[in-house]
Amino acid sequence: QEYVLIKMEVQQPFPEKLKPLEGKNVFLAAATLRPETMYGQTNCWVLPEENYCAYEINDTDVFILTERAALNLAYQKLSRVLKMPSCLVELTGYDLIGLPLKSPLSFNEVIYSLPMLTILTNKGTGIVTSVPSDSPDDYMALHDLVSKPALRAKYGVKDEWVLPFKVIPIINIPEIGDKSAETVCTNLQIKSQNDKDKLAEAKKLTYLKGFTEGIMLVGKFKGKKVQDAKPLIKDQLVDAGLAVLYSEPETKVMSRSG
Ligand code: ZZB
Repeated sequence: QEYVLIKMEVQQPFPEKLKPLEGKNVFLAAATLRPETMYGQTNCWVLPEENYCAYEINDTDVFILTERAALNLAYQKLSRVLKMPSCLVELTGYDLIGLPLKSPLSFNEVIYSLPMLTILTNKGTGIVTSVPSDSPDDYMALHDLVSKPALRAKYGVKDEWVLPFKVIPIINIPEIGDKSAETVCTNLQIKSQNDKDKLAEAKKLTYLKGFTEGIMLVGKFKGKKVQDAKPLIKDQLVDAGLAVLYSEPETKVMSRSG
């Protein structure tokens, strides 16, 4: 599995926990298979109960992700010392909630890191970028936070990190429309981010149709098919130093999509 790691840059001023990283470029590194959707990012997702670390990637850049991902990265020349992840600060997901981020290609200039309870710890980096227009999981997790003040309170999520962020149409899928995740979640009557089986079905529908029939509505490749734009946008991000490629050995574990 080859992911694109999106470098979501943590904005100054750093909270107390991240103060030791002052002077470095610090990123939440989100693993995605959908680089062409980055225009529509509304937030980042972290798992509150997960352990993360701030790892030195080279002399200037620090990536916040899970230890499992850091070890994989260290074997792909993405560590300051080859094959040796070096953690500068130990963190939990709770420490990351509310961080303001600047993320590549995003129409929203600043987005925030928010809790998602269904992030899998056995794939990717434990950091997920959120595109509620095209990802049913993201749409439902954001919907949960928007519609449940008690959930925001439980995780210390401020209204202004969530409520101003609307779904942005970025891809049109014939017969589904330009907010495919929202449409499919509504049609399947999905209630929350925990509605696993229905979300798996929603994801299957949008993934396949988005890839094979989707048309870009925005960006440099507006009007192009998603399948043609995807590799171009991936290259654009990597060439600009805004993302890196990261492969993961195939595992037998069930993915979120089942
Ligand atoms: C942005 C995006 C936009 C994504 C979209 C999907 C969609 P897969 O096929 O199951 O590997 N993701 C990445 N890491 C994790 C994790 N540890 N736990 C849960 N979700 C994770 O899915 C890969 C996708 O799942 C990634 O691509 C990421 O979300 C999320 F419009 O990034 B994606 C229909 C899906 N649309």
